[in-house]
Amino acid sequence: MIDLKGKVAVVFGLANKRSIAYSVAQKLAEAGATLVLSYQSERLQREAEELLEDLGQSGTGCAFRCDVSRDEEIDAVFAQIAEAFSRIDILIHSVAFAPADALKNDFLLTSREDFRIAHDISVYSLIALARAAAPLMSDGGAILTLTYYGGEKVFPNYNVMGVAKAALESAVRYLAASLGARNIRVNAVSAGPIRTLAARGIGDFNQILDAVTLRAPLHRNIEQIEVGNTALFLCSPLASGITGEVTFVDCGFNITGI
Ligand code: NAD
Ligand code: 0WE
Repeated sequence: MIDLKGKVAVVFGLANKRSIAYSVAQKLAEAGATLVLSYQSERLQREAEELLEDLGQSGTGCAFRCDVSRDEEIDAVFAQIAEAFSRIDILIHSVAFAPADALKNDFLLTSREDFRIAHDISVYSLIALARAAAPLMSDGGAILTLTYYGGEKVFPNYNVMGVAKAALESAVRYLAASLGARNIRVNAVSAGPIRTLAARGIGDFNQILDAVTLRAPLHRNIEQIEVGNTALFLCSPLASGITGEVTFVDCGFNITGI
């Protein structure tokens, strides 16, 4: 049994119950961790407080607003966290965004601004959050981000997000090297496709899910909670020797050739 009692986990990217971050938060909370949730905008505040309650954290955990594209909001949220808790142990980064057009148009037409936004929110934010979290990880720590196989192979319409995921996976390795001496581990889970808010409006999503059922060794799609279980493992002492890695939770889809 993994015991995270007395540990503090900060989770970015929990928008609703379907978010991948929700299943990660659920597993961390079940293991005894205290949760700090960070939501993107004022609009999501009530939702975040309800989610804390659903996660059994209404007395212990807390929720703060932070748009990760703004340095001053990152500084402010970690100042609030430092005030509420003397130390943090776990940081979950489950954030990605690219302007909708960039996920629709021909990749060749990717604009400089859409490229910048995708990389700012989906990649740079991990570096900025890791830098802000590290001084609070006085007893070592674990940082985990979410990636997708589209960072390695071409999926129609994933486009600039694929380029951003490749950069994110590289950032995981460079951060792992940078933070290793402080006993802070940095890893990624590469999740198979899941119907979340971030998958809404993406044409052909069924086709992507069907391809997994057909081709993946396990002949099914992943369940959210399977990502939560792997995230819990990677953030726990059981994974004390693992850093800079990308772990696939994809029913084996990535190993197949045809
Ligand atoms: P989601 O929409 O529930 O989560 C995305 C989160 O990013 C939201 O909570 C949103 O508020 C947050 N966000 C976006 N811009 C932000 C900003 N400027 N500041 C702060 N927060 C911001 O969708 P999800 O599928 O749970 O996505 C979470 C992560 O999982 C993403 O990195 C995504 O790429 C990755 N992922 C998703 C799938 C999938 O098929 N759904 C598969 C593999 C990896
Ligand atoms: O990382 C993602 C999606 C991230 C995402 C989603 C959106 C939709 C709404 C980033 N930015 C936006 N911007 C919006 O305006 N996934 C892994 C899910 C996903 O998205 C795809 C996929 C899969 C899988 C897009 C095309 C093909 C496959």
